[in-house]
Amino acid sequence: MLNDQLLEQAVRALDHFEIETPSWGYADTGTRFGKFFQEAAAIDTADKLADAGHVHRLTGCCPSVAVHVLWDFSDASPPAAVAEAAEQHGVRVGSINPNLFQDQQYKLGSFGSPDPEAREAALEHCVDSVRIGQQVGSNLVSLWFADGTNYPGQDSIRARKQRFEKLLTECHGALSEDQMLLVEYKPFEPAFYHTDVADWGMAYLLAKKAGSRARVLVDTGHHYLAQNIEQIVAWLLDERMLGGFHFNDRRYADDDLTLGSIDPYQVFRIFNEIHAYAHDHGGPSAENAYPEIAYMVDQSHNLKPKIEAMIQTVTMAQELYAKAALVDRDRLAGHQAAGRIVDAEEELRRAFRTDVTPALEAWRKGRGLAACPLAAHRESGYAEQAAKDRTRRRKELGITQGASYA
Ligand code: LRH
Ligand code: MN
Ligand code: MN
Repeated sequence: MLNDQLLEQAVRALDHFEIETPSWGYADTGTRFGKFFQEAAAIDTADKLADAGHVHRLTGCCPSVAVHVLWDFSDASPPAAVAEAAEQHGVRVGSINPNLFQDQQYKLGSFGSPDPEAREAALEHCVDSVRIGQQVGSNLVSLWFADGTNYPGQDSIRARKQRFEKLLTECHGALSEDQMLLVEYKPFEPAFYHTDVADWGMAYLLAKKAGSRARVLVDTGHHYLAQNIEQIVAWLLDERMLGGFHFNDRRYADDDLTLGSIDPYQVFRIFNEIHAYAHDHGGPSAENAYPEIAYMVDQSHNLKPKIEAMIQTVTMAQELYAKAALVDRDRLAGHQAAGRIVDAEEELRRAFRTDVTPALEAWRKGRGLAACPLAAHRESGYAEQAAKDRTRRRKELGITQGASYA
């Protein structure tokens, strides 16, 4: 049950919880086998920012938008124009994601490639991305590498590691004082024999060697099935090396399903580690004990209406974050010290079971927001209008549905 004190506790936790939505979550995407188009899908970067602005207006906690450099910037859509468009829609440009996986020259990899020209191009693209960040006032550059090999013997695993160390350090050298470099890991895909940055340990080591402003990015979908993600989070927190998250859920692999749709308790346990860390570093009322963590969504829905899926994800994240804030840390510590295993686990389960809807509604009310962002979105008619406008624009521009133009 949510008494007044717990309600206050949950509401306070939400005050510092901001979630970045991805530009690529608003455009037509799909699997490598096909795409199912949506009339309301964004056509260009301006549309993506408009959709992100709409999600922020309804949820009140999504003030920034992650951009993917090749998908969002072009001659027609330069960084300054994108930043201005974001501002017009009430959001700002968030993490800058270089693209090191689509160009033909990256067939054998980018930072890890045996081809010095490919490595050179990859570094240049990353340094350009750092500069874009400086231009648009974003302090996060988020790196994911599709690098690896598909067959034993294809390349030297150690040589590739060393190429990564060198280029990441050089990329780090381009950062300004207030920029951070995030290194994301992924066990497989598109490389299937070995992936150069396959797990958190490799990302940790590379970030550590790159320089003092590099951290690890945990994409919740990028783990083997039985992996204990909250343990990874706890270790990274303790080493002050947790830079951020890419939120999604998965059933098998990198499925990019809606956060918490498969295993909400897993997400709760991750948030529990974050609240526990803050508690241990300043007590329950010390808001500034929370480390700087970039919470970002990395989902691009093929079947669900995109904006609805985004709102569902954001509200799910808020719900689980608020629940995890309800764990009584002192009581838990008492149970742990005395070896009362059942009581310790029950402390987590009690918080997880608590219905935090009143806290979410109170937090929204305090900001003049509707109690249910999803219902408010449906009532707004935004998606229907976008479908109408964008269908007409596609016709006028002679654009085939599904193509995305920055
Ligand atoms: C790779 C990944 C990475 C990319 C995004 C589109 O699977 O998680 O973060 O930038 O998807
Ligand atoms: Mn990701
Ligand atoms: Mn992914």
